[in-house]
Amino acid sequence: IKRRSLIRLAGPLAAAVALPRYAFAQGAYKSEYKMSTVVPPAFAWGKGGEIFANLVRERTGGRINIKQYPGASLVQGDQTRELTAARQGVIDVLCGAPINWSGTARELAVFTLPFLMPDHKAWDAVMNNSALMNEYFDMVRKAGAEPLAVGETGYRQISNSKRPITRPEDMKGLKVRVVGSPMYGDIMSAMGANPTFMSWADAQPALASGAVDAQENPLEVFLAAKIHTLGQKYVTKWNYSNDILLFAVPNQIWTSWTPADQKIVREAAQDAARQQVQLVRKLFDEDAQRVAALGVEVHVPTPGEMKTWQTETRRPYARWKAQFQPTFVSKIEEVVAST
Ligand code: X2X
Repeated sequence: IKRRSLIRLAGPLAAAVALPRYAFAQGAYKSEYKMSTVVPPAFAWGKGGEIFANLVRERTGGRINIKQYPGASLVQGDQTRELTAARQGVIDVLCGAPINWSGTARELAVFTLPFLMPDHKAWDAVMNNSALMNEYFDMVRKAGAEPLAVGETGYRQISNSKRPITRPEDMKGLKVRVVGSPMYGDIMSAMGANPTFMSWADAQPALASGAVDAQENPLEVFLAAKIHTLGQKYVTKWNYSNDILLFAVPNQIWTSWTPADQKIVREAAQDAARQQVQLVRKLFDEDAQRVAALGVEVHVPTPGEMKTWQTETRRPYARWKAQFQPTFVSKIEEVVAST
């Protein structure tokens, strides 16, 4: 009763404070916490989710039982709805690429700016910069979830069914499937291609039927999904974008757990992320050879070609730097420049 009148008096602030305590007082642990991943454990990032769920189950003695739903099935395959679904209580645990949530919390996709972190050395310098990452984690909290750990989805490479891509002209007129990020669309348009937005579930049939000519994904994904069987004959390993794999728990679930359990879950996510990054890196080192062994023509750009691609994407880069938090992007640029 006392708490009720407090809510009435102090309004939303008191409600925000009181809600977690209320949930906790209920001891309301769910029998299952639903985790969404776009891809299953046969892919490195689905594997990261699986490792995380297993560690949490073991270390909490089953108190926190995370069940993985691959194929973004909790949102009918529409990966762009994951973050909204997490806010609404349909998804309890996130293990995903913020690029997919661009429509909900655009600023979280900041790491996907084209050629922002050109190699793993740059990537590690950014991810290990705690001041920078704390700032990013605050953005995640504002977006409605407690960030736990950061894995890596992998450098994205273009593939297509028509021709080798070595120069910007080669992109002209290609119908390219991209994920639901307007920035990826912009990048493709800037290079003269025609982007089409599609979920991962829809992408594979569209490639198979020839409705689209091209797609971009880490080669680890290309291999696990056997994209060469969908008519994709040419790959260019241009490392143009690499999203994080964000392990996070929606605020309302996070605050329902005891501090001791929160600590266990956070450490499990960090351990899972470390293993997931190792896996992605190992696959990255071998991916070009493995894709080539399937009869796909793989082109690794020369340093000169890489300069051209960067120049080609300068305008969408500038436009999207302004759309994210420009001062934050400048800090990332500084860290990268120092490597
Ligand atoms: O849909 C894709 O391309 C994927 C699997 O890479 C993402 O979820 C961003």
